[in-house]
Amino acid sequence: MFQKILIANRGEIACRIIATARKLGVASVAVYSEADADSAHVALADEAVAIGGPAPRDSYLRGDAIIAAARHTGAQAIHPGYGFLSENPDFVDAVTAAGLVFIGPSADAIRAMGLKDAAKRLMDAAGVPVVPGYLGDNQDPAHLAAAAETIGYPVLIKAVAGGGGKGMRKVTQPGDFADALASAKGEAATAFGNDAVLIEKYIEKPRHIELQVFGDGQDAVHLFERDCSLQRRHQKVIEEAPAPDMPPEMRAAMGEAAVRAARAIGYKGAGTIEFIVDASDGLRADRFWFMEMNTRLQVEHPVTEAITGVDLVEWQLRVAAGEALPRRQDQLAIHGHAFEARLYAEDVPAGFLPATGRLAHLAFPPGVRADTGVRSGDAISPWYDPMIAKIIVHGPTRAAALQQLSRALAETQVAGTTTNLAFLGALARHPGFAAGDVDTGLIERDLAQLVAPPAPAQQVLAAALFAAADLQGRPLEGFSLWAPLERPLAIQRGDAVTVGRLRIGTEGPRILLDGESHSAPRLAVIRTDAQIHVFDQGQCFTFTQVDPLARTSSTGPAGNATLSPMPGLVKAVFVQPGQAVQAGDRLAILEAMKMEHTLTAARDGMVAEVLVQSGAQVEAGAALILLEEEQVPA
Ligand code: MV4
Repeated sequence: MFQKILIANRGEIACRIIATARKLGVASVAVYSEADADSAHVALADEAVAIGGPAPRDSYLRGDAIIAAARHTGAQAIHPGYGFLSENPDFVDAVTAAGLVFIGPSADAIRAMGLKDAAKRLMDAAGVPVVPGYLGDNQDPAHLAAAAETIGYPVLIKAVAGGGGKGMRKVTQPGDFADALASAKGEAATAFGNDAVLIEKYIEKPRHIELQVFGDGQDAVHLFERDCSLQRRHQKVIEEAPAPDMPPEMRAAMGEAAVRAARAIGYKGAGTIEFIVDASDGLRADRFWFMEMNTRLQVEHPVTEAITGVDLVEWQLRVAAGEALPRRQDQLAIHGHAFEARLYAEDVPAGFLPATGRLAHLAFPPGVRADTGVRSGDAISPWYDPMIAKIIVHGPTRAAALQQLSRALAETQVAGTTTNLAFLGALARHPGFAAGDVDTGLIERDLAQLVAPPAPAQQVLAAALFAAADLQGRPLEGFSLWAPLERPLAIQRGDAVTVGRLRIGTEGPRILLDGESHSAPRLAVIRTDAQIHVFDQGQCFTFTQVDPLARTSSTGPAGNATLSPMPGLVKAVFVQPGQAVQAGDRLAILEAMKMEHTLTAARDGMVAEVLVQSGAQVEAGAALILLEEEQVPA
C-alpha cells in the first residue's frame, strides 16, 4: 500500500477520499485553489499545497502544478476524484511519466471510451448490446438521412464527442431530419470542436441504469446496478440501488454484459457502464443497451457502497497499489436498498438557478450518511459546483429506505443559502416515485407541483415571532407597568411582514397571530446576527426582525438593476434601451457552471440601460441591465 497519496480534487469527494486514506493508514496531501484555502478538505488532509487561482483552469485543471505538488510532498500516487482531470488521458500519461501512480484506469482505457462511436464499436465487438443505429463513418447529410430511414423513426442524433445531452436531437419524421442534423452538428462543433454525429433508434420512456464495475487489469467484477433515472436536464437528482423492479434474469444479463465490457479493455479500477433501458413495457432482459462508460469513481458511488458493504475508494487504492480484486463475484451480494439525494445550493422556483452564500448553519440528522465538503460558516463559492452534500440512506427494503430519505431530508438544516431541500422532499413523497415508477421524464412531467415554493405555516411564523421576542434574553423588555402584559412584534420575509403580539399571562408566554394563540412550537430555530431561521420539514424560513411601530415600507421598488447571479459568459441580450418589459420577461442568457441561465425582469418597467454585450465575461453581482426608476405614486 502507498504511504502517501495526493488528492487532485476538492469538496466532498476530496474529503471522502481522505477519510479512506486515513482508515488505511495512508497520509493525504490536499491541493487547493485560492478560493479554497480555508476549506474542509484542506483542514482534513495531513498536508496541503496551494496550486493557483480560483478558476479551475488556474488550479484544479493544472496537471503540471498538481504533479509538482506530489513530487514536492513525496506522494506516490494521485487520486483524481471525479470531474476536473479524472478522465483526461494526457494527465494520466504525465502522472505515469513522472514516476507516480494514477489511481484509476490506463490512459488507453480512457481514450477507448472517450468517443461514443468508437466505444460502441468496441462494445458491440465484445458482445455487449448496443442501441441499434448508424455509427457514422460517412457524415454526408444524405447518407445520414438514409441511415435514419433504415433505422426507422423516431431517431436520435448524437454528437460522437458528446455528453450531457449536448449536440443531441430527437427527430420524429424524415422532413425534420436535415434541420435537426445541421443544428446538432453546429452545437457539437461549438461544444466539442468535433461535429461528427451518430444516429440511434430513439428509446421511448428510457431509464438510466448503470453498472458499477471494478477491474484489477486481469479480471473484473460488477457491484450491481444503480438507477439514476430521476434526472432534470441531465443532472441526476436522486439515485438508488438496486433498481426498482429489476427482474433477476435482467440483473444477471446486465451484470454479465458489464463485466464483458470491462474485460474487453483490460480495465483497472472503478468504472461505470451506463445502459439505457426501454421501460415502456416494464423491465425486460432484452431491452437494455450500452450508452457509455465512465472511467472514474462516480458521484453516486455511495449507494453501491451501502448495498454491498464495499468501500470503493479502498478498493481503488488497493488495486492501484498492485493488489488483486479484494472479492470474487460470488462474494458480492445486494443487502437492502439505498438512496442518495443531492443537496444543492440552488433556487428551485427561480428555475434551478445555482445559488451562493455563506452557510450560517448546516446540520444533518443522526443515523444518516452525509458526504459533504462544507461546514457551518463555509461559503458556497461561485467558482465550483454548488453541491452542499449528498444524503445517503440505507434500509432493509425500498419502502423503508424511502421513508428514511424523507425523514432525513425533513430533518436536515441549512441556513444562509437557498437550497433544493424542499424539492428533494417533494420528490421523496411523490407517489409515482414511491411506486418505483421512475423514468427520465418524471420530474419534467410533475415539475410545477414539485417546485412550488412552500409557504411558511402559521406555526413557523409563531416560532419566528417567539424568537423575535427573545424570551431567553430580556423577556420583559418593552413592557411597562401600566400597560397590559402584551406587546406587538413584527418579522419580515421577502416583502411579507407579519405582525403578531406577545402576551405573557398565567398560561405562560403566547403568540397571538391572526386571531389564534400559539404556545412555543416544537420547531428548531436558530438566530444568526439579525436573522431568525426556522426549520420545518427540511425547509429553512429566514426572517428579519422589524420594528412593529415603524411604518412598513417594505414593498418599495423591486430594484432597478438586474445583476449577474454568478460569474459567467453573457450568451445573449434580448432587450434594448427604451423597451418596455413585464415581470418575468427574458432579458439575457448567462452561461455559467456548464448551464445556461435565463435572467428575467423582476418587475414591469422600461429598460434604461444595457450595460453588457453578448460575449462579455461578467463577475457575480455585476449590473447587466438597468430599468428606469419606478414611478411611485405620491
Ligand atoms: C438516448 C435517449 C433515447 N434514445 N438515446 C441523454 C444523455 C446521454 N447520456 C444519453 N441520453 C439519452 N440517450 C436513445 N437512443 C434518451 C436519452 C435521455 C436520457 C438518458 C438517460 C437519462 C436521462 C435522459 C434524459 C433525456 C434523454
